[in-house]
Amino acid sequence: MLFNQIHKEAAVEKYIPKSVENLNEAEIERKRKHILLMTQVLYFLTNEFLSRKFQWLLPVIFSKSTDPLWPDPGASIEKRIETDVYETQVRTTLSMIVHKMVACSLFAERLFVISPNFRVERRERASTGWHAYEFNQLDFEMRDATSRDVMRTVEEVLTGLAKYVGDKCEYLIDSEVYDALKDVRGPFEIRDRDFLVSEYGDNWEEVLPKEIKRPVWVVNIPREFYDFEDFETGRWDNYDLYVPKYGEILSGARREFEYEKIVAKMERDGIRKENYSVLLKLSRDGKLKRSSGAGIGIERLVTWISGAHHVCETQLFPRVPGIVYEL
Ligand code: ASN
Repeated sequence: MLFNQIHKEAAVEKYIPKSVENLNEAEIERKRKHILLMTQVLYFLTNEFLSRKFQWLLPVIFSKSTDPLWPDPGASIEKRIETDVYETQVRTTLSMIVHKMVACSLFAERLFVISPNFRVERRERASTGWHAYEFNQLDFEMRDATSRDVMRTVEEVLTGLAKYVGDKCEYLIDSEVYDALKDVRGPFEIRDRDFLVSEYGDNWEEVLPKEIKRPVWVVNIPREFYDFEDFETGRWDNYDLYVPKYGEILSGARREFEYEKIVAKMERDGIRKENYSVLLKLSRDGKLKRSSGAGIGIERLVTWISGAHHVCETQLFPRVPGIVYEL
């Protein structure tokens, strides 16, 4: 069966990716194509960041300190995983944000890490097709960079990626998506979240992907303490990238680095300061550097490029919210 035919048949019902042992032959073939495409995407992205002089770090899985993911209008975490290692309470990585801010301040001016993020999403999110309870993020950080620098880097990398997969991987991509990829060229349009709320209401995140034909930046999103907030204007210097049909594939920001501001935000948001003592000490000592960065959801990126029905389809071993397979 052709790739497109399988694709259209799958669209008839709400598509929940199956476990590997239950795939039929056509589905195994489709899975192979996703693996080939994933390999090409990782090959391109890692080469691209290395050629831009980023250092490549390895991820951590358990730490005392990780992303609070709070407050975040988009978060829907059912449970936070905490366990003991050597009688010490640790958490699974929700994102590498804290580690990358520290690493960028002390060791590497530009860095990236491909890290598993473990987020136990509410089980209703199985049917969004856009959530997985475990996924990988290519997280990067740039010292002394502005948000504009990061946005430009992302635009260049994604424009290059769209061209690369268009040239190399046509047989792996749905034909409609293939045509749309030819149109992916930075700079991308920028929209303010306040405007989107007034235009589309509180569920703007669902409406926006249906309205756009190319990737669009959304800026000024109130969320975690580490994103830069101008206390005078109330504006946030952060950005998410939305792609047509699906939704957000990347989020990032210019970072807070001043001790008083970070403490004030943690107190306001009810964040436990004792979980962030390394970050706080660095900022108090003036050693936390100015930086900006972002994280790209790898499976989401491949979903968008392949035209998959569900983000977990791009995972060999699907992590569908609410469904735990053996592998
Ligand atoms: N990767 C994001 C960032 O760089 C953080 C996150 O995933 N919550 O801002």
